[in-house]
Amino acid sequence: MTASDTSIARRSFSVPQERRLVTPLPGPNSIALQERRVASVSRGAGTLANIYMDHGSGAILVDVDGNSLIDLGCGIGVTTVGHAHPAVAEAVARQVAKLTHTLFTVTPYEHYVAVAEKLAQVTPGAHEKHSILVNSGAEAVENAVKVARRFTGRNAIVVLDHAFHGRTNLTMAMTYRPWPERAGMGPFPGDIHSVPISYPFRDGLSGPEAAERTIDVIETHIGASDVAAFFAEPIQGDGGIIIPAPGYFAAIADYCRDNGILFVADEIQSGLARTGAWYAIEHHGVVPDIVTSAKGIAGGMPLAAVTGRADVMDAVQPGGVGGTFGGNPVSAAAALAVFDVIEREDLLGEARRVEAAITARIGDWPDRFGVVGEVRGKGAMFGVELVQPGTKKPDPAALTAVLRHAVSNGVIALDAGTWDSVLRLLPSVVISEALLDDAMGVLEEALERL
Ligand code: PLZ
Repeated sequence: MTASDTSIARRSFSVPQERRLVTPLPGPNSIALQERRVASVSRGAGTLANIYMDHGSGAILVDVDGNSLIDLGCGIGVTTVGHAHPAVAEAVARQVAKLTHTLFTVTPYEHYVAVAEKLAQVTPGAHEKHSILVNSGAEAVENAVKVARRFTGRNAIVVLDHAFHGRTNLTMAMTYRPWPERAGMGPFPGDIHSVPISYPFRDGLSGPEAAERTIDVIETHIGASDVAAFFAEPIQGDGGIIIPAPGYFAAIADYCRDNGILFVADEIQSGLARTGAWYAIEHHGVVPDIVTSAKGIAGGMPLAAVTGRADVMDAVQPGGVGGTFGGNPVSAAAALAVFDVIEREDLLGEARRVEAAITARIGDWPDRFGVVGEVRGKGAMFGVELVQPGTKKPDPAALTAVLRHAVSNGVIALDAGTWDSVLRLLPSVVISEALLDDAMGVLEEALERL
């Protein structure tokens, strides 16, 4: 443990924070479950690794064969506070024994209000903000579209190339790539327009130059006066940890303001401490009109939110938004515990610690491995873009090989990118430097073998 390795010193974990394999992976119990699964679960729900998990703590997942794996994925960025955080577990247990459901729009309860109060406080900007709570990220994005259209009286929705906004019919139309997310599932709703993003590794443009290109496409293909909202992930997640160049979002936000377009930050993957700020759009110095939250907000319990300018959010008539389970008392209790943990355990600081540790450990990969085009990230949200050496051509086969090696050696990492060629790291912000070092060693072995 190093002196800066504060999370370990401060926290106790119910599972030792170490990688420990007692069977080959997947082990016999996982293989038996996989046989049952193939016979009962739709193959449409594909999996990255057929290792069945039993429990977890901090940055470790323990499988049904007793193997301890290092989790660099957090179930795609959800368990930011660590697996089975005791404060979250306690809040859930207490609430589930007390009251599980009333439906907020039938008879309300305090936890929903308290989550909305907290969201108003932690989302960017000092203006008055109101929220609605829903079940999933996609549902939050859908509601943000409804609110934006209702407020502006306009129809067109602008999204960025390489975006991921969800899997419902509307959000599939807002999600960039056809395969495998959309193929064969149309028709999709109209008036959704994808425009070029700033992707410094690939376009070499400065932020203002890239913004000019984006704005030109809006002007020439759509027309500003028809656009209700511009949706952007401040750091694209599934798209490959794409971080637009400095000044890009600021220029777009100015353009939106001048043209009556709402700027919506989809912070479903990047929000809630993951990047070392409450919300990643803060790194770009932009205050959005609407922010969507999900994933990390409730430690793994299903909860999502749309938070926005009070005048925008209140443009919807009573009864215009809703849903049975949205903001249910148990998920809301979990979220309140997560907010508390983020503050009490300084998880913003922990995310910055993880960023420094990852940068120090793998920042030189592009010099050491021809297949590594770029390492980029913020906080505990990193991407390693794999290319055919000497080119910028995506190398998805290399990523498959790296992930296969990682998984069979007890490290869960994620894929990302339109071409499936970005190794994505979304560890819990409480991961120790020792665990990070061990996991990066496994990934290095995989890169060496290519
Ligand atoms: N917006 C920015 O990252 C979810 C999807 C996992 P839901 N990304 C991971 C998968 O394979 O479906 C996501 C996101 C951003 C919206 C969503 C959608 O959130 O909670 O999965 O609906």
